[in-house]
Amino acid sequence: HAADAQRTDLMTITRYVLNEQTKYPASRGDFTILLNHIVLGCKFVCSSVSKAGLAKLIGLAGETNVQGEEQKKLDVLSNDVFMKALISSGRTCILVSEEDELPTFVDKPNRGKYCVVFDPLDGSSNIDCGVSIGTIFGIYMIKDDVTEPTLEDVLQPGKNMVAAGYCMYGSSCMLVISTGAGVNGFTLDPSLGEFILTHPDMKIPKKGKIYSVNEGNAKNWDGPTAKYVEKCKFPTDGSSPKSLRYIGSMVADVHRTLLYGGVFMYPGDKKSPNGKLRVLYEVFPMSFLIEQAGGQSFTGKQRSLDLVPQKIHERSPIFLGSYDDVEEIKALYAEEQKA
Ligand code: P6P
Repeated sequence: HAADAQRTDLMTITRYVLNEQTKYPASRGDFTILLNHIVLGCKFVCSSVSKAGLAKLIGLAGETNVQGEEQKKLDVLSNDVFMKALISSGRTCILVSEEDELPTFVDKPNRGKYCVVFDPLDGSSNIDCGVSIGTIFGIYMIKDDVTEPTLEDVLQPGKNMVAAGYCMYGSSCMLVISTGAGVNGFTLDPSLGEFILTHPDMKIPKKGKIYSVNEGNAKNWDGPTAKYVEKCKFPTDGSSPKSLRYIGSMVADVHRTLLYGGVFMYPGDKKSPNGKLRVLYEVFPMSFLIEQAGGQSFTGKQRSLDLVPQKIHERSPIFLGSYDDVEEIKALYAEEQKA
């Protein structure tokens, strides 16, 4: 009967978050409402991504985004969908999107107490070749009162986030989220249109056998990064070399790291000292999740979540993954500091 109970006792993401909320009697369900709107956005993007090839959505929208990258139609569509879903939730006051140079301050009638930072379709340069891409989001509570939100409300260190997650659009559509009490994975059942809990209480292996980095940047790496990658390839302690897996889509690379262990890195280098990934809506949400799953995330100088961003699109190097593997990287950077 247990199997039957499992099949009929569907733990949907909405039910799961409601259960979570009951732990905070003071909460008026605002977070649940906000999350429901994020989930709606994910369902829409999932459907659009899966039909992209057919719907001729592939191909350039002709505009370029603030990053100077050509926006594909799905980028524009995803950004519009999430913007509208978040504003209509009536629970947000500031929105920061990878696609928009300036933050969006929600008008008074629709304003709520949450600030959402998000990349509506990360890895979108991979759309045409069918590589998994994803939405990444982080949620802060507004620092002061809702009446006059300011940029300070989103320039908070990642450790202040109340929740973070990503939705990966791949062979299946999977939403991985943490509200600060562990990490849970939900898989979209298209026949129900519901995200069902399939990966409860996800934990990253303490140590892994995979390293994930764009080796094409090797000539620009600094000492510790080069030394760590060398150790992965030519271990001196008699262990076997690690495998290199690099998809070039952060959501896919981080999802594999969370499930299998190891390290995902986008280091800074001589050419780009702050690396490529954005603090607010790539580094912070992924670091939040990996820490909640028992791993850690390091910038080369400090714990990633301790970073205090100065600008909404600023970048940071990132080394995240299995606790023991990131410890090794931290030791190499500490050595360089001493030298
Ligand atoms: P590179 C995709 O464009 C992205 O923003 C992340 O999803 C991914 O991890 C990274 O850039 C890949 O960058 O320089 O290795 O192609």
